[in-house]
Amino acid sequence: MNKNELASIAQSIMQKGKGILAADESFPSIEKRFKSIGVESNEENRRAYRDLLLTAEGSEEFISGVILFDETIRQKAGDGTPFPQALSKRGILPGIKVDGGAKDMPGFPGEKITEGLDGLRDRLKEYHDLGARFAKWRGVIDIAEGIPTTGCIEANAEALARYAALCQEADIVPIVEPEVLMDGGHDLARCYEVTTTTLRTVFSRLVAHRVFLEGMLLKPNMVISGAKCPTQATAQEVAEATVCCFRRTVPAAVPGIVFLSGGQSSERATEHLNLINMIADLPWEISFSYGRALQEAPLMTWKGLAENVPAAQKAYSHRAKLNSLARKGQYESKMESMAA
Ligand code: 5MM
Repeated sequence: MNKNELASIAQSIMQKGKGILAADESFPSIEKRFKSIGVESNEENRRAYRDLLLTAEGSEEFISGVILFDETIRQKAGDGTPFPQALSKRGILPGIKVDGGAKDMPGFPGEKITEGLDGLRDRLKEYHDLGARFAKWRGVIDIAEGIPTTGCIEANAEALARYAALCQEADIVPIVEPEVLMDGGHDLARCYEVTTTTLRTVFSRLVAHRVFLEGMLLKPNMVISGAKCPTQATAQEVAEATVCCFRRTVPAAVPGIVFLSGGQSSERATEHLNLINMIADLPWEISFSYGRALQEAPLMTWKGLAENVPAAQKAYSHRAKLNSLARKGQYESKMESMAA
């Protein structure tokens, strides 16, 4: 493990005004996204869509890293350049999703455990050779009647810690993503409670596995009311509860926190990020690692048609720019209507 290199990659991802595009949808997820615009999910359509996002001119001003899917890291941009090189050339770090997905956890009805540790050491070596400098593993924690259980939280935390240790051995910065799902009827207080327990457990396992905290990033959910909760917390309450939770659970040695959007609207995800970054004296850099909240606008504009590519790229860059401003606490909702 080269600690200097890991710390420097993590800091480079967290540079001011920039964040991460999560474009690592697995086959079932990208199929779902394409279905919403009536496009078939085949290899060429997936390549064309990722090409649009990854080569959008000017996006490098707001994006420091992109999380790729296994298929994408092996594909090429329209001009024949492999995607990882097309990104590095513009100063964007290529990342890779390495988990094998969240599967039903035996003995724990309604709960999931993320698979993918077997053979991971060899896969990481190959991904590093292909250009990946950071990776991502997502554990899923659901909130409902009687769940999450301690067993599910502990099993996912252990897997995240083993993944992180293997990444660092391969000089790849691990993004540790314990996602407490935002759908459900629970309120903000319940989300706070579950997120707190989850993060405490995750950091306890990361430390037990001797993970170098300065060379990792955390990708958590915000502390928010469940989407089906009748009393929705205000954006300011979300920002304050989120920061309070992290201050109590995330060591200051961790260089950065990059949020997932988790099904929030694009505007809401930006607004929350902005309010969080307006809170003073945070010990970590706070940015975004959005999938849906960055891709909704370009996906809807593209609709699978080549002639829509320039407009879709503009929509993506505009969204990235607004999140870049929110990462500095400088976003205002009136900017939504301004051109990219
Ligand atoms: C882009 O979506 C990622 C991959 O999801 P699947 O493995 O389920 O296909 C997902 O892990 C994503 O990186 C995070 O959840 C953040 O994305 P959102 O859409 O929540 O910002």
